[in-house]
Order: sequence, then C-alpha cells, then structure tokens
Amino acid sequence: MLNDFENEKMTTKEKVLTLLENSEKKSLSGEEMAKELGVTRTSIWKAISKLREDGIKIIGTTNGGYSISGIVDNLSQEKICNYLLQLEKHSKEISFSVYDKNKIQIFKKIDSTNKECKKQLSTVSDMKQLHGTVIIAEKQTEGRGRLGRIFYSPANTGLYMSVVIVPTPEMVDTDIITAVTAVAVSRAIEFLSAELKDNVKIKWVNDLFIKNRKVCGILTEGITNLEAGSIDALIVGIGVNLFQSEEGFPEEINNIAGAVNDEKITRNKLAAAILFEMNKCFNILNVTKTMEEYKSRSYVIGKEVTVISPKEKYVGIVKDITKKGHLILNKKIGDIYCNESIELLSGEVSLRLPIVND
Ligand code: BT5
Repeated sequence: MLNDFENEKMTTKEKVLTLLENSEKKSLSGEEMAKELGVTRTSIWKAISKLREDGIKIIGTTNGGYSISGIVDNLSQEKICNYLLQLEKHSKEISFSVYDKNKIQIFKKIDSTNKECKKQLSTVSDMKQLHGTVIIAEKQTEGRGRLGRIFYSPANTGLYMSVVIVPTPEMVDTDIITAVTAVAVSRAIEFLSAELKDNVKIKWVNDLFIKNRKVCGILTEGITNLEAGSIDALIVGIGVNLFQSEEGFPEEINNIAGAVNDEKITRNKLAAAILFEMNKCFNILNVTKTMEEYKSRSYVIGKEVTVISPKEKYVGIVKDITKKGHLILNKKIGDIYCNESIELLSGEVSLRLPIVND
C-alpha cells in the first residue's frame, strides 16, 4: 500500500531506498529492482553505492540480493507527506488533514522538539498559523519527559516528534489529548507491523508498552491564556524507541525501556501513520470509540500499582478507566483493598514490571 512512487521527481537512489524499505521479501536482487524501476542494473548498482556513501547499511545477501539493516531511513519531509497522502487516499473517513508539507520541519539535532514548538509559537501573533506544525529531530540533546525528567533520544534509533495543535470545537477536550494520542500511536505501530497486532498496551497516562517494556512516552504541554482562562495551543511530543542503539539503553532505564524492533517500521512511515491516526482520533465524533480503545489497551487495569503524588504515595488496585481517562482504583490498607474507589484525574502510577529476559 505504501509502495507507489507518488512523486515522479524522486531520484533512482530514493526509489531504490523506497523499494528496499517497503519490500515484503527478505532481499531484492538488482535485476528485480531494475525491472521495477525501468532502469539498467548499472543504475541500480550506482544507486546502492550512493546510498552506502550516505551511511545507509545495505547488506549484499548470498543469493545476490540486497537488504537494508536496522533503521536506516533518512527523515524526509517529502516521504512523510507522500505516505500521509496515500493513507488519506485509502481512508474511508473524511480527511480533515491539517498537515501540509511546509509545516513539517526536520532537524538533524535539536535540544527538544517540544521546546522548538514553544519557541516558534512565541514568535507569531496568531497561534492558529502554526496549527499542524510538526517538528521532528534525528536526535535530541535535552529530550524531556514529564516533571522535568529526561527522555533518552539518541540518533538513528527513534522517532522524536512534536505536533502543534490549536484547539477547536470539533476537537476532543484538551484534557484527554494525551490519552487520545496514546491510542493514535498504538494504532500507527500496529498498522505498520502485523506481528505487533494487539500487543501495544497503554500505561496510564502517557506510556506505551510492548512486551512489558516502555517503547514510547508522550508529553503534552499547553500554552495557556491566563486572561481568558483557556488554552491557546497544545504541544504534543511523542518519543518512540524503534530500535535499541548499539550501546544499549543507559543503565537507569535499562530495566524499563524497550524498542518496537520491527525493521519494516521506518521513521518516515511511522511519523505519517501517527499524524494520520492523530487526525482521526482528535475528531470529537470519534471520541467514544477512541476512549473505549484507550481502556481496552490498558496495561494497568486489574493490576496493583503505586500511586505517586506530591502529597502521598500509596498502593492500590486499578479497577477501571473512565471515558474521561480518569483512573479508578481501590486503595490498599495493610493487606486489604478498601471498597471505596478513588478517581484520579491525572498523576503518576508505577507498577512492578515482570523480569524480562532479552
Ligand atoms: C515521558 O515522560 O515518557 C514523555 C516523553 C516524551 C518524549 C518526547 S520526544 C519528542 C518530544 N520532545 C521532548 O523533549 N519530549 C517529547 P515520563 O512519563 O515522565 O517518563 C520519563 C521516564 O521514562 C524517565 O524518567 C525514564 O525513567 C524513562 N525513559 C527515559 N527515556 C526513555 C526512553 N527512551 N525509553 C523508555 N523510557 C525512557
């Protein structure tokens, strides 16, 4: 579905890379690619050499074919837009796309994509101009989580992306944007990877887990209008570990972090699929379905968690998640769970993760 060459301006090098990225087969021969693209085998060979010069790891296989190794796609505004276009073309839903090519900005290195969005929002007189702005970076030097925590964001192995949203009445409430984004990212990953179907779980509020490991974190920040008491703009930051870097995760997160680990998922495709799903999930008309999915993907319902708030820390068992994304739990006192439920609007819970043998 994402194989077509929508853009005739693509060079042979780009087309070869697209073929290799999208191939269902383990490897493709020079002959197959030459036939598909209507060029000579020498052109294919030259394109492969250029791609290798660009640092893309293309492996020559024993049967004379070529395959790419690990996450190798160069982040490309062009490719993200092409994928988005194809997804929208095949979608049955009416498209409310707010994204346009010029609003997708790619940085080789950045402090934080959320910070960059804030910086850009501070320079405009009307924030609506920046609605749908997407900032993506190859790596972040100050990737951030909630409460000033660090989000480890090395080069080449992950997708670090922030989207500027200016709320409208057609959009879901701002206080469930993080939950709704978690559903969108889960769907995007599962859309691109058949093997991961039904495996992406959401740990309340903002983390995605695959096989008991955190593979994604979401940080939503608001620009508030103090006079009107409203939110002028939201910045939704998404960090996904696609692969583990060669040196592995830093020790402090080694026992919680994991990666999606599917070579079919490239960053460009994932960015496009996330933007596409966000667009659908943000629509107020889809809110009931989206929040039902948020609950059904829950990693915490039925589990014992530790609630960590500035005031206290206690253990409880999670009973439910409401339509508004609130957590319903029963506190544990001694060895007994209280009958009375507590409703948590936001906050932080931790749970004991099973030991995973890699
Ligand atoms: C989050 O916070 O997980 C939100 C992360 C949002 C990152 C994106 S990347 C694009 C945009 N730009 C930014 O600067 N940020 C956003 P929180 O729930 O507070 O979790 C932070 C905790 O996750 C850390 O304290 C670590 O324990 C753990 N952690 C850090 N880096 C991780 C990683 N790469 N993978 C998994 N866990 C990680």
